[in-house]
Amino acid sequence: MKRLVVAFICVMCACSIAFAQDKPKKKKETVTFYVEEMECKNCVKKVEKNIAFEKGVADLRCDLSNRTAKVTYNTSKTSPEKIAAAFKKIGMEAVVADGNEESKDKK
Ligand SMILES: [Cu+2]
Repeated sequence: MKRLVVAFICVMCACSIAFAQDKPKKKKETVTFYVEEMECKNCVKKVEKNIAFEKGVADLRCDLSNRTAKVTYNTSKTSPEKIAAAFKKIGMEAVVADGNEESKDKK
């Protein structure tokens, strides 16, 4: 009888571990866009006012001299394609210049 209880507890533990791993992972990735239309401070402001508030965007850094926008986003909520579409909405063409920088740095 005691064995059965121990076995039962083991099964419960295994289940809870499996459930814990099943939770959606909040993974963040960074992608750098090259935005040709971003040529002055007003453009940067426009990007910052719009893209930073897009769903899933966690961080946004614009570089006017390189015309790039570095976007950190939540992979479960958005994608580089969706972010590029958001740029298009404000009249800017965003091309992925470099994706997933963070994981590259770690290697
Ligand atoms: Cu401008």
